[in-house]
Amino acid sequence: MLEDIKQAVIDGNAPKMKAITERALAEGISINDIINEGLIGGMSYIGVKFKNNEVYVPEVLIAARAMHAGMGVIKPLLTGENFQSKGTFVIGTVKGDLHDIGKNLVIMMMEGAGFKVVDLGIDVPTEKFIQAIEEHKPQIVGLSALLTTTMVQMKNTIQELKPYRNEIKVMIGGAPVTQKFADEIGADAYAPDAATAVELATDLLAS
Ligand code: B1M
Repeated sequence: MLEDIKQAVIDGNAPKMKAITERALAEGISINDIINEGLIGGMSYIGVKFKNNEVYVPEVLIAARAMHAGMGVIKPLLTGENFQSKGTFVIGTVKGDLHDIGKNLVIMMMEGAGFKVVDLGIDVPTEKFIQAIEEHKPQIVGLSALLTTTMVQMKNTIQELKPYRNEIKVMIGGAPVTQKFADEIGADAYAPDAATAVELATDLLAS
């Protein structure tokens, strides 16, 4: 049954997902196993394929849609007692920047890996990141930018997040961003793609 769920994510079979997730619950399979081995298992598989250029953006979006269909069945049942998220990740596209396709892919992969994600959307000013840090107490804050002109906003935001840096790690990404730039502006991590974002976020939690 867990293999079926995993395979339905890989196949992007959203219509089948609701029924098999409900069947798994009815058979007494634990929520943790459905999420970790089934849903996350499928997304992790797709994540590795995406990283290796063996599948592309559409396949990831379709897999994520299937994963969300399964999560839709599980979500109302989730409480702190029966599922522990891996950590909280606040993410937004920085002020002045309206691109969100890459950010949304990162979100799907992070959710697929078991993180609770708070999506602040696009054109996000630093104050909104700060409000979200105070409200959601994330371990990691992610900044996305697609324009060379908005990369500087990443630097501004990171400077203004200084008072919070004992509690949070900052990850940055987006097409024009590089490791060199991340080092220059004091980010804790730079991810070139969504699968690496998950790997680095997991490493950051352990550091
Ligand atoms: Co715009 N745009 N755009 N655009 N756009 C680019 C980025 C551009 C390179 C096109 C070009 O000229 N060749 C160029 C930027 C040039 C530059 O700065 N050097 C550009 C421009 C100039 C503009 C406008 C200024 C155009 C205009 O109005 N004159 C304007 C700016 C608007 C604004 O933001 N203020 C603009 C507008 C738009 C649209 C609204 C039309 C649309 C965005 C729609 C949307 O996002 N909802 C759009 C699009 C689609 C693009 C291109 C074509 C595609 C971007 C994309 O989605 N890529 C882009 C050209 C290109 O890249 N070929 C372009 C796919 C996505 C999966 O990749 O976002 O890199 P990416 O995300 C990856 C990684 O980077 C990483 O993981 C993702 C998945 O692997 N990643 C992270 C991303 N964020 C991360 C965060 C992390 C970690 C990893 O941690 C937090």
